[in-house]
Amino acid sequence: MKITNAKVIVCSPGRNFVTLKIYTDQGVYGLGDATLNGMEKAVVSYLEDYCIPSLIGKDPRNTEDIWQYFYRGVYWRRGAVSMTAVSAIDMALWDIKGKMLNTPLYNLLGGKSREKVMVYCHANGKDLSETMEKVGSEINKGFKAVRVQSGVPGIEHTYGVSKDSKFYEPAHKGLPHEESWETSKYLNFVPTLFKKVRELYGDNIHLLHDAHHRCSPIEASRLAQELEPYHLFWLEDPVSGELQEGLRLIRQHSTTPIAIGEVFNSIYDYTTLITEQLIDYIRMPLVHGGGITHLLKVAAMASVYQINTGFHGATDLSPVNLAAAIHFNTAVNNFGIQEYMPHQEIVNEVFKTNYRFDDGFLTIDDSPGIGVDIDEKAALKFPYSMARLPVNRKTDGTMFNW
Ligand code: CS2
Ligand code: MG
Repeated sequence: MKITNAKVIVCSPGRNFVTLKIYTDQGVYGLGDATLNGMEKAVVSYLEDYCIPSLIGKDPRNTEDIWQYFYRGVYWRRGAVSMTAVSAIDMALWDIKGKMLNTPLYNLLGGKSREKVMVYCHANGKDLSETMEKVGSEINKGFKAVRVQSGVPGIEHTYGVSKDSKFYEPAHKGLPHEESWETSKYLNFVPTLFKKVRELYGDNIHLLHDAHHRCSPIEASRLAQELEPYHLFWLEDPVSGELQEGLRLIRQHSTTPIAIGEVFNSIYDYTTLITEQLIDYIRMPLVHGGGITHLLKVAAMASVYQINTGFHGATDLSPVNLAAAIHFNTAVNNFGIQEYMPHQEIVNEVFKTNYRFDDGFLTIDDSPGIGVDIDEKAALKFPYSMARLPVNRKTDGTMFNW
């Protein structure tokens, strides 16, 4: 069996998506998500100029060897752009494998460990009362887990709060917008936010919060400690993850579970965090973390340390990634939770999906492979338009983490 061709489909039904399509001499093709929000064209070039020429002629069934070829075989390895390309290739090859064996992807990953996967949604508002309303409406939709983000008094625009109370999309058309931030105001406000949620909605709803890389280790330790009475399901990205040992301090001060890694792209970003049990959930998604082949290894390593999966699943990861993630989550034993921000309706004009949301859970059907298809003609109606993630400065002008 041989790979005969591959192409990259870039489209923008509501937002930019990048999809890799790999063709074989058996007439079967596979899809992989190659979307990297704000850096889409870099991945397109890496795939078209560096990966695809070497893919042609390879046997698509050799997922392990092809993964190693594009990881170990590359001198300048790792990084978000190259690993997103590797992930897309890997996802497409597993899609082909499932189609050739006429079985859904989860059957190739160990079969069903569960019938459905618990998801969490986003609830955000410009202030406390709008956020409380949004939490209530998400609970009414059946979600058992809600990520709560709110505007912070005294900060003009806070991460995670959508402008139009519909879809939260952080990328803006054109060059990066500048946002401003003040950690002290944020730290003073967040415990009040969760006190209010618990008062209104009780203890049974799982609550999550994303600090989005914005605290120092000692600030994160304070926040995690002050949130303990509200029993969060997790506090996400409390610090920026480059300094893995920085999370030791949080562990010393708090029992609030920690999730990290949506910006990670290989197991090497996790080694200290996992082996020292500094985290409770791995966020690195299939689309940025080396695909199914690599995440199987990461999830296996995490399971030894009783760490569960909690994959990133924002709307800037495509339906191909989400479907593959549901297969993965259906199969692995140490599944924790899956982020689920429903894509805009218009996305369904391009991507034909095979998953269903019902009462707080997602299920995947038994279509062979990943089971999502792309309507290339429809994709042409939505051409790429440049959009960038914001940059963030502290109120004194210092460049900071967005
Ligand atoms: C966020 C994302 O969903 C999350 O946890 O961190 O919304 C993230 O900001 C975007 O994916 C960036 O493109
Ligand atoms: Mg996040």
